[in-house]
Amino acid sequence: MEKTLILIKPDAVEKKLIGTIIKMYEENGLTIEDMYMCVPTEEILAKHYAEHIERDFYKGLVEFMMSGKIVAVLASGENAVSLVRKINGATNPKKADPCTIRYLYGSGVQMNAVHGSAVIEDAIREIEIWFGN
Ligand code: DAT
Repeated sequence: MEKTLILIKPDAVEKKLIGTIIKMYEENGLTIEDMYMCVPTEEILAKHYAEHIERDFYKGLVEFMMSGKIVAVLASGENAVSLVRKINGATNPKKADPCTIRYLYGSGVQMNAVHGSAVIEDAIREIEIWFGN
């Protein structure tokens, strides 16, 4: 069974959407294997967003991700990686399909409610970062 990493970002936690969002994953057939809350450190975010470190939005992204608690979620299911991406919707909530989490609850490109691993290799790397072995 495929595994993937989900982060419920500070904007969604602030809006009291944890239960609503988890329910959407479960209703779409995913299983929640593990989860915890934390305010992420700069170090863990540097690993998680390593591909974006040189981008001009990186500093703002890290500040936003450290602005409150997040929920790190380890989910599993058939095609879990692509299924979570589909449920999440496009990075920009304005371009996301209706009924996706980002369309419904995102408020901008940065404050887009959730993260989901992009491909299986990323999922393996990100699960290691947030949950260890
Ligand atoms: P995704 O989160 O859909 O995988 P990504 O990997 O391209 O998208 O970017 C990671 C996060 O970085 C994204 O959720 C929000 C932030 N981000 C991306 N592009 C941005 C931009 N142009 N301005 C501000 N934040 C951005």
